[in-house]
Amino acid sequence: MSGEIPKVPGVPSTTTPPVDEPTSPVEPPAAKPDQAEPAVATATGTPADLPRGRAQQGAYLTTAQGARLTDTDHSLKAGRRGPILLQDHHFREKITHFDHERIPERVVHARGAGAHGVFRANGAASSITRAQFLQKDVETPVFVRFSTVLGSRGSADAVRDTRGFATKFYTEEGTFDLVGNNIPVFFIQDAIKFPDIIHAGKPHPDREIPQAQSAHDTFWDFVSLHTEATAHTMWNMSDRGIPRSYRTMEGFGVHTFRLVDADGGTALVKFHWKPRLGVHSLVWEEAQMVNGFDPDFHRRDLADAIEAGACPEWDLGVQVFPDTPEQTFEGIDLLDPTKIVPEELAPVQIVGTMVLNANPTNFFVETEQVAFHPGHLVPGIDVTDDPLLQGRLFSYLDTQITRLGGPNFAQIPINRPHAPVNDMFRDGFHQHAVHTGVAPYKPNSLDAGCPFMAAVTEGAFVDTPVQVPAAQKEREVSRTFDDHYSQVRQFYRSLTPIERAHIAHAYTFELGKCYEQSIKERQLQILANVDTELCETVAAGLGLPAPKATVEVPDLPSSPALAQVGKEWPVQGRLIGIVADDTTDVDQLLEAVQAIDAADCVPLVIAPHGGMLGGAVPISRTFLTARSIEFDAVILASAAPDARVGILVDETFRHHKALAAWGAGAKALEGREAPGVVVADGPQAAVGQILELLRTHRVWERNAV
Ligand code: HDE
Repeated sequence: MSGEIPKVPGVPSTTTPPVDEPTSPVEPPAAKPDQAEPAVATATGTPADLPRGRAQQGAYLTTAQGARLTDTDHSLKAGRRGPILLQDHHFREKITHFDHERIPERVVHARGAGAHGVFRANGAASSITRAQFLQKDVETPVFVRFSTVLGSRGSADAVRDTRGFATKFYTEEGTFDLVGNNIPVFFIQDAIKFPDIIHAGKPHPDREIPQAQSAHDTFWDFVSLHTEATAHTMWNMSDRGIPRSYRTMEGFGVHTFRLVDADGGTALVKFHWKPRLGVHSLVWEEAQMVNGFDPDFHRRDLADAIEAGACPEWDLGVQVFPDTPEQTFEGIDLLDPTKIVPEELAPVQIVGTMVLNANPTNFFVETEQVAFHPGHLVPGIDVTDDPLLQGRLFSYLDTQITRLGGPNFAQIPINRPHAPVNDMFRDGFHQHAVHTGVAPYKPNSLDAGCPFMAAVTEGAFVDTPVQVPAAQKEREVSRTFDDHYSQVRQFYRSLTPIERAHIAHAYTFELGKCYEQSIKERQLQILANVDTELCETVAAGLGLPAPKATVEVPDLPSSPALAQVGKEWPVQGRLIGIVADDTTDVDQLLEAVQAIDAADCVPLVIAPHGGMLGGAVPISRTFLTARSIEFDAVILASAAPDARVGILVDETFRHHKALAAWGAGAKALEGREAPGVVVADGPQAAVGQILELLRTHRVWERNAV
C-alpha cells in the first residue's frame, strides 16, 4: 500500500514568533583584503570549498548537524519560569562546544603572532643545496609565527625575553620549518636541560609570579649556577631582549645545519634572517610602559603594518662552512649552540627574500594551531649532531600530540603540506581523510604496491651518510664546548657605548629584583669573568662589592656586525604623532600628514577631542588615548596647554625619540634644546627633519636612560 499517511490527532503546533533580526539573511562575510587563509592542500583530498570549512556555510544559524534554528537566546524550559530540559540539544551542544573551546597553550612560546607571506629565492644557494625552494626565482608560500618564550598566551608582548621566529615554507618537496629565535645563541648545550632552564624562567611554582619575566630569583639562580647560559643571558640583557617590533628583528636558525647539493656534496651553514628595516629595540622604561598601555603592542604592530600595505621583508642568508670531520670553523665548534661565528669571519650570503603580506583570517585556526618542527626538512637540508638540535627533534612532535589533541594535526589547514602526502598513517583522533584501499602497509600487493619508494632522482629525502666517529657511550659534551666566556666578552665589547650601558642597566635592574644576595654575588662573579667595568657598574648599582675575575678569558677580535646602533635604515612603516588642536592651521596640518604618508610612514593626529580638525583632518588619537610609546617620533603643530602634551613630550624626549615643531608647537619644546629636537619653519621642513632623524631609529646622543 502506498499514498499519504493519514493525519492523526497530536499536539497543536505553537507558532514561534519570528526573531527580530537587524538585517535580512546574508552569506558569511568574506575575508578582509589584508587577510589570507591556508591554501587548500592535497593532503586529505579536501574539496576546494574548504578550508573555510563546513562550519560556515549559508546564511542561517544551524546546529552542528545542519538543522536550521529559530532561537539561540532561550533554552528549552518547562514553562517560562521552569527548569531547563535535558532534551535541549541545541543548549547542550552550544555549551559543550564552548566548554571545550580552549586547547592547552604551548608549554613555551605560548604568546605569539603570525602572518602569511612569500619567500623568493635568488638562486645563490643553488651551488650548495638541491632544495627546490632555494633555486633561482622559485616562490614559496610561507607562514611565520613570532613569539615570546616565557609568558603565557595572554601575557604582554614587550617583556624582556627571547623571541621565537618560526617559518613554515610550504615547498613542492614537502614542508620545511626553520624554527629559529631572534638571538643566535641558546642557554644550554644539551637538550636534556631544557626543562631546567624553562622551569627556572617560568613564574615561581608557589605564587605563580612573576609572569613573562626573567627578573626573579629562580631564573638568576639557574643561570648563575650554569655558566654556559652566560652568552644567551647577555643577549637577553642587551637591546635584543626588547625589540621595537617583530618587523625589526633578526632571526637565527641557531644550530648549524647541513646543506646537500645535487651531487651529494655537503656544506655546513647557519641561517640568518635580516630585516630590511634594520634591527631596532625599545628602551627599558618604554618597554615597561608598553606592557601596561598596550600589551598587544607587537601583535598589533605586525597586523597594522600588513593591513596598511607596509609589508615587512627579511633577507634569508647563510654563513657557509666546510663540512670537515671536526665541524669547527676558525676554532669555533659549530655544534655548540652557545656560540656564534662572527660575520666578519664568515659573511652572511643572501639566498632569498621573504615578504609577509597577509594577516591570518582566524587567529586560533592559523596562529594557534600551527605546529612547527625542526625535523620538517626537505631534500637538500639536513640536521647536524648539535646535541640541542638532536633533542629538539624529539620534543616538538611529542608536545604537539598533546596540544593539538592527537596525531592528525598535519591535516589542520595551516599545517597541511602543499606537496602531495601519502603517508600510510591511519585513524587516530580527528582523522579528516577518507582513505581508500585496503593495504596501508608495505610491502603490499592488494593496493597494487602503492605507495612506492622514491629514488633521489625522484625527489626523495635522504639522511646524509655522515661518518660517526668510533666512540663510547657517555653522558658528556665535547670539551670544545667548555669556553663559556670569551664570546660573551666579544659580544659585549663589540657593542656601542649606549648598548653597553643598556646591558649594565638591565643586569642591575634584573638582579635588583632578586631577593637572594648569594644569587646576585654569584652572577657578579660571572660578570667579573666577562668584563671588569661591566661587573663594577652592576655591583655599584646593587650596592655590593665587585669581585675579581677567576678565569683567564682570551680576548677575541671585535665584531662590529653585532652592534645594532650606528647604522642607518629605511623608515617605512614608522608611526609619527602630530599634536594639533582647533587653533592649528588645517592646510599646514594636511601638508604634514601628506608628507608623512608620502614617505610610507603612518601619520597619527593627536588632538584634545575625537572627530575632525577643521572639518578636513581626521583625528587618530585624543590626548586621553594617546601615549608616547605608540609613536616613533612626535611633531608638535600646537602647544596645547594640556598636561598630557607635556607628558608626551617628556617621554618622547627621555626615550631618545625625534621631536619637531613648527609654528605654535615650538612653545612645547622650549627649554629642551638637545640633539634631535628640531624647531622648523613649516610642516614640510619638520617632517623632513623627523624622517632624517628616524633613519638612525633614535637620537642616541641625547642623555642615556
Ligand atoms: Fe623550542 N620548543 N625547544 N627552541 N621553540 C617549542 O614546541 C624545545 C629551542 C622555538 O611558534 C615547543 O610546538 C626544546 C631553540 C620556537 O609554534 C617545544 C629545546 C630554539 C618555538 C620546544 C628548544 C627554539 C618553540 C613548544 C631545547 C631556536 C615556537 C611548543 C633542546 C633555535 C614555535 C611547540 C611556534 C617551541 C622544545 C630550544 C625555537 C616544547 C626541547 C634552541 C620559535 O617542543
